[in-house]
Amino acid sequence: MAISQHLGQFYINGAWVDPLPGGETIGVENPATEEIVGQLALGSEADADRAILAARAAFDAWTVVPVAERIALVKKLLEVYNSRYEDFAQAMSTEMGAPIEWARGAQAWAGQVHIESTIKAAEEMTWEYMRGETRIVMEGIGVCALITPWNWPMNQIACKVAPALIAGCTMVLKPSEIAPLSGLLFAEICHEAGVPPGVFNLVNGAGPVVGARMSSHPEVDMVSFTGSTRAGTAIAAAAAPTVKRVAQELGGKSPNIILASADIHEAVKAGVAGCFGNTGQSCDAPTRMFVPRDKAEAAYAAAKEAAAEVVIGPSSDSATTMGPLISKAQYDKVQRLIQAGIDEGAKLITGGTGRPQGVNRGWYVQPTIFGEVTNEMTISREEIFGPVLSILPYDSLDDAVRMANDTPYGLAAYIAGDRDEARVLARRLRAGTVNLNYPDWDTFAPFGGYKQSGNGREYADWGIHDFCEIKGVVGWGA
Ligand code: TXE
Repeated sequence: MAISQHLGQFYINGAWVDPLPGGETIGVENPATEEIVGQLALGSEADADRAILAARAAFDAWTVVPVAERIALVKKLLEVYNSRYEDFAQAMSTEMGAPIEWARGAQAWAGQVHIESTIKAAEEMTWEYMRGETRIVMEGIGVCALITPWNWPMNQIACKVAPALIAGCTMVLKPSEIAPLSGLLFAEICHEAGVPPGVFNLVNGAGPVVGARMSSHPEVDMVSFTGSTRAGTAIAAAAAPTVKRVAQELGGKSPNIILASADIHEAVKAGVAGCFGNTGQSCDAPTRMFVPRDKAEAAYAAAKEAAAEVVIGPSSDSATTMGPLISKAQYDKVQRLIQAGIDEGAKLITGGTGRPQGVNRGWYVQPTIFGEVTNEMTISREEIFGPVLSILPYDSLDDAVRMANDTPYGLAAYIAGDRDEARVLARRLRAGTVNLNYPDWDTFAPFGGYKQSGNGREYADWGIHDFCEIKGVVGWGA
């Protein structure tokens, strides 16, 4: 069932509850059709308070549950997740307009593998040990506010909730108000899996209301946020007076350096696929492709060929490979940035402004590629969050590295070509993840940003560590 029966409710202290009086609602849109599929209740500050206090009340009992039992509960959660896998895929296809095969094979799958790898990492971790006569103990940090975005809903929810549960934290989740369906399903599976009342709570709402309250509330110990830099800085400021830990995974403008040693045709095509995946709505998308200047024309031809292979169509059609953007706001942003590329003199290789030919509904955009881009242009500086690739010719490797690092972001980087050369180069790139020759996704590798892409690291044991305090019990004895 894609549309939860609990759209008008919140999950607090182990039960579905109505919002406090006076609350508002927002229409949930399927961005592929612009159809409103339901009305979501938006919480107030008082609704957020209720959930936070429930999490606070549950903390003391939950955090002393032995870690093996907490892991067992998350295993049960995985089992229930898998039993509702198709519902999650349908929910994300509806709330994002995502092609159904993508919703199943990437979006729902991402949630599954995060829960799996968090369990495995937790089982392998050393939770406490002796150093001399001191016992070092890892403990849950406390009540956590989890604020998640709309671009990879279940990916983000799973990679925050699973480690927080295993670390012994209690939590309030606020999913994105524009893609809330999968978050509501997630609360349903927490209930079915037997997560104790108050340990996991969900309140929907607007960022500046519920999200802001969660960020400033004195009973919250940590905020884990994924979203825009704008919201991230607001959250950090709101959290500062109570000295909360703030883990942020913000935007990116990831470089993709294609070396002279690479097969230019293959490397460019794989780079385009990486940039266009999820309709370009991924924080680690390789959006700035650097190619040797004497191979630029070959790169443009290969990129154009890759763009021509994109299939835009109904979400339910298994042949569709690219869906719409999430909303009109994102559509308008992407249009503005494509126009900026044209106005600033980049060479439009394919695509452009407006919807794709023959499409009149939904927030679909044309897969767009620019050549002859410089690193100073707006399309090289701003996160576009759409299927828009910039190709920047470079004269020397030093030049490429300088431009790759010349960005306020530092989430991911990509290198294609000779592995030995790529290994040397990887150390020179200021990014949390460096991908060599488009490897398979590794959910055991740390994920997080340098510079303004954020702080903290998610995935597997890295994510668990983020939700832990480290205690030294000095004088424990031999
Ligand atoms: O995200 P918001 P927006 C980038 C991307 C995109 C741009 C704008 O470039 O085009 O941000 O997206 C909550 N206090 N990313 O504005 O608003 C909000 O309710 C507390 C990259 O739609 O940041 C939602 O739950 N919370 C990113 C969450 O923040 C607040 C993914 C994310 O939405 C808040 C999304 C506040 N003051 C956008 N304001 C990534 N890193 O992957 C908003 N929120």
